[in-house]
Amino acid sequence: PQPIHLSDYRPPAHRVTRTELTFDLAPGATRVKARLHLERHPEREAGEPLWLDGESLVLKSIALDGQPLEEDEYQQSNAGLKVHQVPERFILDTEVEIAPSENTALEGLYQSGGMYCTQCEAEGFRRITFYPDRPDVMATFTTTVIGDTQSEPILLSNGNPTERGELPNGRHFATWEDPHPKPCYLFALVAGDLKKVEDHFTTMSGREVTLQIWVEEENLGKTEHAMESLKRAMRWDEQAYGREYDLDLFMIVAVNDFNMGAMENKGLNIFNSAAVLTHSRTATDATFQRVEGIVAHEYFHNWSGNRVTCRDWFQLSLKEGFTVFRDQSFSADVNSAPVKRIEEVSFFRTAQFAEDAGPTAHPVRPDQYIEIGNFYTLTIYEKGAEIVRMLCNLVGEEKFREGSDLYFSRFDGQAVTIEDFVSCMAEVSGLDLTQFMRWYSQAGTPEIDAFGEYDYARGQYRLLLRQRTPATPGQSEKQALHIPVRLGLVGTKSGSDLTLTLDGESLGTDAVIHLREEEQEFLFTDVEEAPVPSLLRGFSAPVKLAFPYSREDLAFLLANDSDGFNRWDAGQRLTLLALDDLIAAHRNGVEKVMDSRVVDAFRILLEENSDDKAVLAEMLTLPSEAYIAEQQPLVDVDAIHAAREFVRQSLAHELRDELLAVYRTNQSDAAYEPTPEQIGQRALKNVALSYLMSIEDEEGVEAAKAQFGTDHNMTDVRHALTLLVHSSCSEIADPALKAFGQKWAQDPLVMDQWFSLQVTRPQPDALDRVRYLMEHPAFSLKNPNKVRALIGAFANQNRINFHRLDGEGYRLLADVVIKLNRLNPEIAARIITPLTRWKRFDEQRQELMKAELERIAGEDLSPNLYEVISKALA
Ligand code: BAL
Ligand code: ZN
Repeated sequence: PQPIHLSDYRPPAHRVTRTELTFDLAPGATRVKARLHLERHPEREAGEPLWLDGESLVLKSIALDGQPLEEDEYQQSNAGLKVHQVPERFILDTEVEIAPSENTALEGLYQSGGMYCTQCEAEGFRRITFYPDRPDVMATFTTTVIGDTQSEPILLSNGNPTERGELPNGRHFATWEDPHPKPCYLFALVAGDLKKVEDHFTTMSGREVTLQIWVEEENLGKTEHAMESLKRAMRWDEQAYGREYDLDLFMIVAVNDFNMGAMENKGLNIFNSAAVLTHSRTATDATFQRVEGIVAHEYFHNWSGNRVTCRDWFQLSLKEGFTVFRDQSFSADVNSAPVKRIEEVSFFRTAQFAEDAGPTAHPVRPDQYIEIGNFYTLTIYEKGAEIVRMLCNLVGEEKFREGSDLYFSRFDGQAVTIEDFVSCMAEVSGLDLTQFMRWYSQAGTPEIDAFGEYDYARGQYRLLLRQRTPATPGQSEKQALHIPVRLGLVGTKSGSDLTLTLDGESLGTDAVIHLREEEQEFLFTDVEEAPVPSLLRGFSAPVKLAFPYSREDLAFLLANDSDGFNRWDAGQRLTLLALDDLIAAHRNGVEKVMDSRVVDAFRILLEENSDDKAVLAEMLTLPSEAYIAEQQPLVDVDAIHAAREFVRQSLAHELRDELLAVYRTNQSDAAYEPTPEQIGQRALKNVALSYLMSIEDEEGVEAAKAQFGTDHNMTDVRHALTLLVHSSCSEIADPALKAFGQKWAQDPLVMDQWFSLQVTRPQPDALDRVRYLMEHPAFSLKNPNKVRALIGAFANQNRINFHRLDGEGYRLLADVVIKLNRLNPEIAARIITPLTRWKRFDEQRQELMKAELERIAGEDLSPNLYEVISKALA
């Protein structure tokens, strides 16, 4: 397969102004009639052939302006269809046959359980009908769906329903009209035996919108949280961005088989059931929060993505980075903002940094791709959001709102570029964002080395910042970026933020300095006492920042920093220093000794009794093995695991009574609510229980057993069960696991949790469990959630077992990837990620991982896997 280049962009030769579709549904032979109203693009010359994308379609008929085309008037290939000569303006009618029941790739029209559904982003529509499948072709759609009255009583598509009726032979139809021009990636169709929950929303201009969530009957009791989240999101977007919903109806449908989390189809969002269904008995707090965030994200796309869309797929972050930033801001507003930021950054620094340092590293706006499905990445989404956050901080909240208003009004109904977005921000603020644009074109995580020096005699603090971005595949030379560094200077005597005076200007006690050069010095004057700098507050830029902090400095910041995020980060840095020593000790076979400063710091945290229990829980959580690995030049899987376990157990031994007290005082039998307060309290209690279980403390084990038995809510039950299954208390864990599996056998989302918690256990039998559970009747390789719950959880979260030195973990993943290559290439190309990072490990593991990649490379690869494997082996 050949790559597509951003620099080759041209508008399409023809555009579609109006699209009329009729689907006659049948599992193995659905007929799709398309009537396309086409015209020459004004920027393209006359006389060019018409190109329509189309894959796996059986063409039944084709006519231009009512005249059937002769065979020599068009040419069909496995990528699409070319009509050699077309007039300036014309109507093209085609009819094709497709087989939804055979579609295991879950792109285009497919069946999930008994229902039909679609996924068209990025390029699924070409598996439905012949069409210019590119986001810069925007048309109004009318869709008629014909289905079986019994098996598909509900027939849905985008927009507003206009007509429905009975047909002969037990068939019926429904027609939908979407007045907003849209690219075909936002098309959706759902048909099946679905039930709905309905609610209403009055928009800021007083319009009534009907809200519907469509689910299978047994899930009717699991929609309340999504509906409440939707209403909150609709109100928030009005208040924060002035964006109002624009149709009379907004629908969400839950489907079990879905590659992504959810999809923002116009007026008809389709959700992975895991991203929409919740109930206190079946879903954890994390799921409640995730559902809230995803419901908001998809809804926010109605403006950032749908009304204003992307010119081409290189601009994917235009809609995704901005929309993630919008959903993050929403979640921060309706939850604990500091804890949200800690969670985001903690995830970002672990997973996106790893992507940016690996073989598939790419800029937020890539300049080439083979398969766009491979670019729904943490870089496009999360780093894209960090860039938008930096923009917001650079121009200030008010100007940012002005800029986004300008963007939405200027480009409404258009398909645009990242420059169009950034230029609105530059225009309203008057800032020159030329250098800033490099964030979009340069891959890799910038590294800042910072040094500070206090001059007692002059009362000055000199801060030196040096930036460099490491080479990434295809990009060896990097230029200096414009990096906003938010900082404070914390006085070592007072423990308070000192006033910042730079170049004679007073900046208050918390300010942003702009690093633009490779090396830049900042001289703060009138600094009355020796400070410890608090740098990159709130993670003001997506960079790695190193400063030669002593452990005393870090303990000081942990106790005194006014920035909650940096207090947490100081704790993480302090623990990482201790872990470094322990990793070295493990490698050298030397006795491990716990750093008492870490114990003291944790003791203070436990005794402090902070109001924000969620933040405290984060503070008490050790860096994950994956994050520790990110800090190491070469990853030593076993040493990292051993060192982290040693810290966990040492803290548990030293602080056992304090932890037990925290556990007890935070137990509650109040009725479950997914409020930030309750969630924080549960998190804190469960962190304490984790420590106690790490040493299998007798009272801790009793508490876990009791917590499992109370069956109060899934957060507590799952946590207790996980701790038991991950311990050596098999006499309690085994029956509990069995009872849980039997109780929830009919609930696929709970069974996903049952799978994950077993295959993440650290004991050496984990791999055998994966193989065993792959034969379980509730498991299926065809269901992406199951693949993620079992294989993904094992490969990503059970590092010591996945990286077994006999290579069995790698072999297992490769076997799965080979099967998925045929069934579902998109999922295959994602699940393979841990193997692609082979260069980070020791020689023995490198050889084993590489051998598995080469074995996969010997298969007849989908474009998705071909692209990933060729990068990994380059
Ligand atoms: N557009 C794909 C799913 C999402 O990002 O919302
Ligand atoms: Zn999105």
